[in-house]
Amino acid sequence: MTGASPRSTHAPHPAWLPDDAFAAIGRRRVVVAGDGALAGTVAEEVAAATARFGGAFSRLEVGDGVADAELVLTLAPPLDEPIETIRIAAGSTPSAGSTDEGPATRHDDADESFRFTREAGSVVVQAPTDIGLLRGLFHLVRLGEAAFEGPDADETHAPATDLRMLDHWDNVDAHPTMGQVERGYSGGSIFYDNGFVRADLSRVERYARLLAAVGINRVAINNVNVNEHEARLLTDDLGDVVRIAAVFRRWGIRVHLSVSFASPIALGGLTTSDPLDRDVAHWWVRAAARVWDAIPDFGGFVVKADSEGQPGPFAYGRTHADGANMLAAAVEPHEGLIHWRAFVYDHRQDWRDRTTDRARAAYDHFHPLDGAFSGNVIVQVKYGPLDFQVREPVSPVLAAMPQTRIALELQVTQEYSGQQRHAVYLGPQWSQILGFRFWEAAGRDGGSPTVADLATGRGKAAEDPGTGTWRKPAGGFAAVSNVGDDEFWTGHPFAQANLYAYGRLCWDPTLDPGALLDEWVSLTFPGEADAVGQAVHAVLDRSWETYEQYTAPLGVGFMVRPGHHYGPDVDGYEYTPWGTYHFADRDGIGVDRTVRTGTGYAGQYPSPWRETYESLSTCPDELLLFFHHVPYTHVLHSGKTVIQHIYDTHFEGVARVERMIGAWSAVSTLVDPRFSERVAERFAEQLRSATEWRDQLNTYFFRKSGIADERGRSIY
Ligand code: GCV
Repeated sequence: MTGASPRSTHAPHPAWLPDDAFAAIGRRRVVVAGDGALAGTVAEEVAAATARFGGAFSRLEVGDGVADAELVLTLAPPLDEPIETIRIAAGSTPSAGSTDEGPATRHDDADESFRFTREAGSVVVQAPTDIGLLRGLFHLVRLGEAAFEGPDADETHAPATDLRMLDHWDNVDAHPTMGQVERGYSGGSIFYDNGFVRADLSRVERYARLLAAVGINRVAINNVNVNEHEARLLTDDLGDVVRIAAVFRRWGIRVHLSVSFASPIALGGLTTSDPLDRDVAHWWVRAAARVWDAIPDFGGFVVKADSEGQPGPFAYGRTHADGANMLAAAVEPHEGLIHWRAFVYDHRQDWRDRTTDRARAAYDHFHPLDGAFSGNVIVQVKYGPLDFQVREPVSPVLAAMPQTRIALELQVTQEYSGQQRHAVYLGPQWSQILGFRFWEAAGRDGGSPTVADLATGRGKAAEDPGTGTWRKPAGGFAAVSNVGDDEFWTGHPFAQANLYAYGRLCWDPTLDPGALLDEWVSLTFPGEADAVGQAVHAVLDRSWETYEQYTAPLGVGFMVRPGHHYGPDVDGYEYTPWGTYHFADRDGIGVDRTVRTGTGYAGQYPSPWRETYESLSTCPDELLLFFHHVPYTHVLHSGKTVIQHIYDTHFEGVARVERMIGAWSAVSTLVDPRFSERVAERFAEQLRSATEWRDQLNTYFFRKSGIADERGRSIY
């Protein structure tokens, strides 16, 4: 099923891996030691770098010396052994299950740790597996010259979780309304071209290398909305998945597929997909066996069931646990995973019925099932209860399933944050979510788990703050990719920073988003990092907040144009079945989600947040309208009324965009002109769109409330 693959005319931008990012390694005498496919990848990278920058490269054989090497990358016994025994890699340990040829066997969640030591400017990176060695290589690339400078060092690095995944919402057939990539803002798909898997997967190879450099280790390659053609990737078109998996494998990335719960009917000719039906279960067992036979290191299946029209177990009166566990049993012999999404709600709601609350849905469906899921099921939970809005409270489901493996789902593609036409850096939002503590007031750290702990099963998640007995298994991280076949990968060149930050935060959720921007800048713009870095910070540091300022206020969400979700339309979803309402009238605005008088959603949080959100006097301003319906004259903690806050933030948001554009124009000639041209084009649209948001929102609320802006600015 391969076909012709028209491409954008320019070679893809190198993003954070331009040749110059390898200069520090390439100038040195480097030895790579050890077997395994990924050690081969490391050796190729080093060989290319040393050839380019005048260094020397050798591949160590058993017994060879490393006397004059300035950098040694070597496989070595496990890191807890004393360093003296592993200094020289002659007795190196091949990584479990990988061979120089690559594919054959599985390497389940191989140890990705590595040790970095520096002595008098010479560096040794040692890792127990070849994938750890690859991680170590990219650690050095990030450090550049700094890797070889400074005092002696001895550090061990390991990821916070083994599960660091990107989900592609790419369709094999371009969908009539959603296109080739659902919610894709970066051109076509790197995998598919209108009905075919691309014959030339070289762009996928480059992508895999970029992902490996930030530590992503799993990729789901098709949309969670699985249409007819896409469903066949599981069976008839499996050969195409084999090809894609082979490309990712060289970079230590395992492939997953989104599957349709109705596959036994659609592909197997059965009359049912009831999870408790024996024939259905057998069908899945056989399907899974064929997949793992073809791809021994295959990761597993992602499932969107009983959500937005996708089939699921409800049709047979079964639960999500029944559905997920049946699939889990089919993949279990292969040590496969089921990522079962918790994004389940009634998308055919009656807008007149104010008791139904979409925000409640995921918790109501999944909390009662805690403990019912098999050990290889991961319940994948969007960060907020609605849908990737620019501001939502953190989903209470993340705290409500202590006996279940939970993955936190983020959205790198900017569906509700400017669609890669607006410069919006999401690192600060993700960092805030990852650091949120359900059992403690904002800003406190009395030892309760953060969201990152809950997803990684580490640190403070090991204990239940309530009972002290919680042993939380890990589910890791997943996010929707923002990449397409666009020259810059991500439409807006600055959106590369989001993909970069996501990967790095998966590896270490405590990393500072500002420092991650520095990393991205120094890799992407070597040579110009100082001036460009200052401008990038001026543009991106507060860009999430800026976007929030000129769009929907105070956590109320949506107000976007229905369907494509771009640009303002305050009432666009107000009288629709989608369950996302703001209830603005002449007196006030917001959704009453309190326990006392509203939908009761606030009660899904543990203390202290249930009380914090319940009370008007303690609810944080930025989420006020998510939890409360208030008059426009309600006074915020900031001292402003709601209506004046709306006016002020919308004017300020546009002014900030103007300042962003000014900051970038000072350095735009220092970078590749194509990069600058694209940024300029996107800035023009961001300013136009922000102005449109400002004028529509301000005018809407002025007309509704009849209250004038106290500063008398232009409202229409
Ligand atoms: C893939 C939102 C998006 C849909 C997406 C859905 C999901 O509703 O608008 O395009 O569908 O989320 O996460 O499944």
